[in-house]
Amino acid sequence: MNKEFSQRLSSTEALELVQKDIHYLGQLAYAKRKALHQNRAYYIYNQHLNYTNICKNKCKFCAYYKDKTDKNSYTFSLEDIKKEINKRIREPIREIHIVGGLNPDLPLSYYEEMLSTIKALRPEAVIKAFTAVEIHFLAEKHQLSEEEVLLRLKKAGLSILPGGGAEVFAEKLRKKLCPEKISGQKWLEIHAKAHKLGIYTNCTLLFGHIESWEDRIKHLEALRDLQDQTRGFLCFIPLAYQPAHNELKAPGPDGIDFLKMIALSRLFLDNIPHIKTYWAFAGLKLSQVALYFGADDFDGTIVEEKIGHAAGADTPKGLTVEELKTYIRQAGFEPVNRNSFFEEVKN
Ligand code: V47
Ligand code: SF4
Repeated sequence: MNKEFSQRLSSTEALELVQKDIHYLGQLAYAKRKALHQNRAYYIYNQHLNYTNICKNKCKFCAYYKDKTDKNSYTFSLEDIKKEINKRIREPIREIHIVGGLNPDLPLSYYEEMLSTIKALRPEAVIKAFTAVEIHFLAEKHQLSEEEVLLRLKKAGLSILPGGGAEVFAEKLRKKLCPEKISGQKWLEIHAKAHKLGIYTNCTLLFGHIESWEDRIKHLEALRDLQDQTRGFLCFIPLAYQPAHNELKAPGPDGIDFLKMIALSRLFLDNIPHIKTYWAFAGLKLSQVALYFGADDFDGTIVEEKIGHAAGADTPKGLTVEELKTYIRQAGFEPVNRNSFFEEVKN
């Protein structure tokens, strides 16, 4: 048996592995993916909701944020949120994915009311909402502990935290990429706190900009270490940096880099069950190929993705379930409709 399967990859081994031929790396990752998930490729019927684009952090890679005074800035009222949910109320949506900017005008009660309003309209859907960055922002604003914020949001209907805001943990890079954002250590602490409170979370890495493979592997190692302690991460999502309309001016990952990143994630994160190819950022065709390089989750219908599209993503803003299933089938996999906890569901 290959050494990579018999024991956990060290950082040094991971670095050696990514220097190797892409077919070699891909074969190892595909075997691991097959052992874990056979021919299954998961998808979810979901809806994205971005409640405000006003954000005080102004991360250099972000094309989504606006100043309050910008004519294109917006903040949803509760009525707007109801409207967004009602637009798709007849569809069997399983998950509402909510993230937004750090808008200093919004109090914790806005977030609580948003959750309880959505829960009342859509009791059967799981709410995956607010990154660790938003949780910290609310805790600081109201001088509450992050646990208190998490508990209040959980009480209002929150079930899972999405994986955003992790970016890349290396502090030297964070200073250049997102100097106003919480540290990588803080991001990890908030996820650890959520796990302790029974809130599952996802995790991400924003890659393909100014980071090196060493930085990526250190990031994966920090995630793997936390997962050893808490078992609270459901899924890892390598987010392909989208280069348009933002200050960073880095090229973004090419197809080979993307596939190598997916493959290494599958091999290195031996304790995280799912690896997502986020088609909205990666592209649909490359995501089909990624299923052969270690990915097992194709994300969902989305409608409508705003963050990557502000930064030039040329994918559709959403897909129908039939389209999603067709992409998965055409790639040679069996589409499996899942809920937010990766349990199979029937339509
Ligand atoms: O936190 C911002 C990133 C994230 C850009 O948990 C960018 O299931 C690429 O986290 N290019 C939001 N990425 C998206 C996210 C996510 C998406 C899908 C599923 C899940 C999940 C989480 O997008 C942000 C930031 O890291 N981002 N700007 C950009 N130019
Ligand atoms: Fe704000 Fe998030 Fe964009 Fe950073 S990535 S500027 S925190 S919306």
